[in-house]
Amino acid sequence: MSKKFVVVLLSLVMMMLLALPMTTSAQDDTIVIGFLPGVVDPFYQLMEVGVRQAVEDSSLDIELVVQIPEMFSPTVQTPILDAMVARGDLDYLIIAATDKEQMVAPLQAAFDAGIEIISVDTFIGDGDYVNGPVTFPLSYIGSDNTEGGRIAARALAANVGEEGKVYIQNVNPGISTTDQRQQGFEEGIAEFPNMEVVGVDFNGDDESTAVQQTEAVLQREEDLVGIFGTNVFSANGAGIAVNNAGLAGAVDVIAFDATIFAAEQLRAGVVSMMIAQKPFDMGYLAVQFAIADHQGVTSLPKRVPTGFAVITADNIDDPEVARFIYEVAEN
Ligand code: T6T
Repeated sequence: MSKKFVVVLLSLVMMMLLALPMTTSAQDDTIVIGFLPGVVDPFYQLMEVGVRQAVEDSSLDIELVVQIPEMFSPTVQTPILDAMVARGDLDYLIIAATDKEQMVAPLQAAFDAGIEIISVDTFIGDGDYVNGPVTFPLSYIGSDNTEGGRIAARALAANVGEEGKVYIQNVNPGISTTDQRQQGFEEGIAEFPNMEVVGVDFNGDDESTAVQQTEAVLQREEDLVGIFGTNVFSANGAGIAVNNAGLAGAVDVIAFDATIFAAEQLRAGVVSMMIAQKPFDMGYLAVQFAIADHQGVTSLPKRVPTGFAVITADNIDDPEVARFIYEVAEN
């Protein structure tokens, strides 16, 4: 091979390499969106339906990367997040952080790697992405959980004649949503001088632990009048324990979240109220926010409360209300 030929060949290769960025910029029209919820449960399943629907409804080229942790825990969620970041192609990450402090550093690293973060359901820091300690996420889309806790307390108080001992079944300290639900519930119960919160247990998002803990409390506190279950597994466990003890109707259960199981318990008189969140809307809106940001919209709100549907025996048969029960069609 002549020297001249090698030089020409090398020049050609260089020209091709220089031309490469143009090729990749054409491929860059694809928006890559990651979705990393808290765990496998009916709430996040419905959120995923919302995410997928928003992608389907968009005419843009969107690639969705979905990873669902087996356990609700920052120890499980962090390596999954790190692996999503390591792919190197994510533009946006829609995440329900499993701990408001422990997930800050891994999410900061994701943001520093060029990924825009959208919080759904849970927040990091104190949730104030304008003035709080953490401001890098694009937005926080989710329920007003403190208000949800207050709704539960006031409903429970009304059901039990505004007096008596109540108990809280909770998940883990450090989760923004369930911390705020507990706080709102305690504030709400404090409005009633003849009511008292006699305890809180943390079940680690495990239904059978919730059953065991509730059974122990029912034995210890014979005059207990009510229980607040702060999420799916907490409320399910509380309801099962009350039912097993033959105390349906005597110990009132307020369920945060509106699963099919909780709806059955409501119809059976074990649960008196379900506080349904809007997980579909959270997922749908989050994708729309990613798209809007990608298209240059700069006025996206940093906080979007998504509201509740409060479901009781009085309205569960109203289709306009029942549609908020977390039902995911099987494929
Ligand atoms: O209650 C939801 C969610 O809002 C919370 O952050 C974690 O638990 C659920 O996913 C229900 O299991």
